[in-house]
Amino acid sequence: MKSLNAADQIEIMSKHPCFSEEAHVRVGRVHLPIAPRCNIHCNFCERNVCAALAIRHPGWTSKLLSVTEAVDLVRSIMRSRQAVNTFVVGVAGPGDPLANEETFEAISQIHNEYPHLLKCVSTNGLLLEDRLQRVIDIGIRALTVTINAADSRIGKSIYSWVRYRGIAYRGEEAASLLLAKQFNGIRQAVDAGLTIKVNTVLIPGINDSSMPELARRIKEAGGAIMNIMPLVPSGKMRDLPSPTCDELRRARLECERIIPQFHLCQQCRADIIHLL
Ligand code: CLF
Ligand code: SF4
Repeated sequence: MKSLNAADQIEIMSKHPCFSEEAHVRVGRVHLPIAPRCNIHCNFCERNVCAALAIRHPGWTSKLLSVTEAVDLVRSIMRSRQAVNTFVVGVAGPGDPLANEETFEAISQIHNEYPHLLKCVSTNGLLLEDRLQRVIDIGIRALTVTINAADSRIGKSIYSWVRYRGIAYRGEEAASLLLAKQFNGIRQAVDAGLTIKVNTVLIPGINDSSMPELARRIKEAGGAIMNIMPLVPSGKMRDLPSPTCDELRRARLECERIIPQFHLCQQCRADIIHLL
């Protein structure tokens, strides 16, 4: 595995809008909705295509783009906004970016044309180990892995199933496989020089009491920063409550003693275009 250099990591921690709160207010984000398929089922997930553009909801997009349309979108933004602030090009759904070849094709083309733009994916991490070299080859230096459970006992309440190499897993076995893949993937990505953020959905009554334990595991694996986000009640968890502001603040405070926290997450749609 090729190893990246420390300068890449320093640049990401200062220039990426989701790794640096200072960069968040001056660097834009453009998500390419090119990844419809997913290989796991999170119980809070609700993907939606043709959703009204005004509604903010992770996993929602007004439409899916082809690879050509996605690359053209970036070209047109570059043509029209050359003189203003830069932006990061990300793939964050509607499904898992690493489970969709379109992610690799589009980001690779964009990297060839615009090597200076930061590229990013937000993945559930199941395929991170297997696809790590390809992730690096297409110019990605920072990525987000969403991990919602400190152990498989908690994970079995969050994940209905995991499909890996053609086999479907359920219950605690599914959560155990996913967690092993997520943490091994992070360790290998960090060893290769990538900078990793972990997103965690805070689910009252399910994973809230284990946030510090999860933060410790993320730190031990080499994650740089953690982003705890409130549950948006939907899917099989549509009847659960969102955490209150106090509960969210408390979870972030507890975990901040262990690993830096990102506080400005907007829980972006899969098609967000936020230019500054
Ligand atoms: Fe997009 Fe995610 Fe990359 Fe950022 S979003 S793929 S890491 S470029 Fe950022 Fe949006 Fe929060 Fe994500 S504010 S949902 S943390
Ligand atoms: Fe939905 Fe993302 Fe979970 Fe896949 S990984 S089921 S797209 S929330």
